[in-house]
Amino acid sequence: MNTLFLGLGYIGLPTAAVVASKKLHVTGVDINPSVVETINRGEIHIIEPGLREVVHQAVTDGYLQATTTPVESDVYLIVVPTPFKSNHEPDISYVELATRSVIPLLKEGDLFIIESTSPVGTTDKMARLIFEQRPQLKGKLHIAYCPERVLPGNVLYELVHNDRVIGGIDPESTEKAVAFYAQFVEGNLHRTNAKTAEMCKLTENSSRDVQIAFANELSLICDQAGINVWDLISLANKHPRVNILQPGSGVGGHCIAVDPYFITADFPMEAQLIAKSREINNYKAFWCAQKTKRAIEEFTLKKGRKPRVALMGLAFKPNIDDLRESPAKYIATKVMEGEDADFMIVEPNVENHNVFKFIDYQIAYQQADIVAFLVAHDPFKTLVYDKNKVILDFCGIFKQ
Ligand code: SAJ
Repeated sequence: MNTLFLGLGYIGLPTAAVVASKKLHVTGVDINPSVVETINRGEIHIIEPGLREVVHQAVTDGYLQATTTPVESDVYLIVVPTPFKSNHEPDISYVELATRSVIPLLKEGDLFIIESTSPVGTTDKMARLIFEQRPQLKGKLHIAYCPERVLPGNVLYELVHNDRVIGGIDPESTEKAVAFYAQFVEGNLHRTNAKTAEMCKLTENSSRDVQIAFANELSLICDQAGINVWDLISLANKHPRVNILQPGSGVGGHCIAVDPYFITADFPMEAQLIAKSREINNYKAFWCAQKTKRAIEEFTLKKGRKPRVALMGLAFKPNIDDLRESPAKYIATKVMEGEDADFMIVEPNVENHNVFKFIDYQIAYQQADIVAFLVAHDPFKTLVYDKNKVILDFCGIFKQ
C-alpha cells in the first residue's frame, strides 16, 4: 500500500511526514527538483517547528521519499496551492494539473482526496475530469474532499489533534477517506458530502476574516473618537456572550486573506458581508501606512529635521518568520516610498532579506523618533513605553 502526496509545501510535507511516521509508505511529488532533493536528504525547505526531525526520521526509515513524477499508488492526495487571479477569481489550475497527472495511474478501489482549499464544486469537477478519461472506473473509485485546518507554527500538533471534516462524492467514498485519516488523526472525523466540506473550509476562514474586520473597524472608529480600542475590546469581552478579536495592521497570510474571495467570486450577490470584510481588512493596512506617513510629515514640519523611524515587524502575524502576503511588509514598503526619513526595519524572526536590512529591535526603539508597531511579536512587549517618542501602536504592544 502506497500513499502519494501531490504538493510538498506547508501542508503537503508535514502531512506526508506524519503519515510516513505511522510506518505507512509515502511518496511525495513536487514539481520543484530542488525541493525533492532537499527532502530526500532528510532536510526541509520550509520553516515549521519540529518538522525537520519528523521528515529526517521518515526518510531515514525508508517510509518517505520524494520525486518529481507521480508513481502508481493506492491513495492519492492533492495538496497543491489554490491562489486567486488578479480579478480575485480562484485559480484551480494546480489542482487540475495535479489531478490530470495521476489519471493514467488510477485503478479500481483507489482513494483520491483533495485537501487544497477549493471553490465549491471542485471535487465534483475533478471527478468528472477523471471519469471522462477513465469511464471504466466510474463507481469503482473513492473520491473525497478533506480540508486542512492547521495553524502555521503549530502544524505537527494540529495535524494529529484537530477534528477533520470529510466529504465524499458518495457515502462509500466518505467512509474510505475516514478510514484513511483514522490512521493518523486523533481528533474526531466528521462525515459530510464533498460540497459541504469545501464550503466548510471557506466558511471557517471567512468567519475569522469577518470577525477581524469587526475589530479593525472598531479601531478606526476609536481612533476618531479618542478611545483606546484595546481597553474597549477587553471591557466588551467581559460580557459573557461577546468575544471580539484583536485589531492589527491588516490581515495577511495565504488563507484568511484569500479564501473569502472563493465565496465572493461565486456568490457576488449573496456574499455582501464577506466581501465588505475583505475590503475593511485591506483598507486597514493602507490606513496604517497613511497614518505613519502623516506622522513623518508632521515631525519634519515641527522639528525642522527628518525623523528616525522604526518599523517594527514585517511578518504576516506575530512570532513567525513568514513574510509572504504580509500587511506589515506592504505598510513598510508604502511608507518608505517617497518619504524623507531614516528608516530602521526590525524583524527579529528573520536573519537576512534581499530587500530589507534588519536592525536589532531594542536599538531601533531606542534610536527612533517615530515607532510604528506593525506586528505584535513577543520581544516588542518587553519594551517600555516612552512618551518622548511618537508611538503608533497598530497591534496593541502597550495594551494593558
Ligand atoms: N489577525 C488579526 N487579529 C486577530 C487574529 C489574527 O489581525 O485577532 C491577523 C493575523 O495577524 C494575520 C491574519 O489575521 O495577519 C491571519 O492569521 P491567523 O492566525 O488568523 O490565521 P492563519 O492564516 O495563520 O491560519 C488560518 C487558520 N484558520 C482559522 O483560524 C479559521 C488555520 O486554522 C487554517 O488552517 C489556515 O488559516 C489555512 O491554511 O487555511
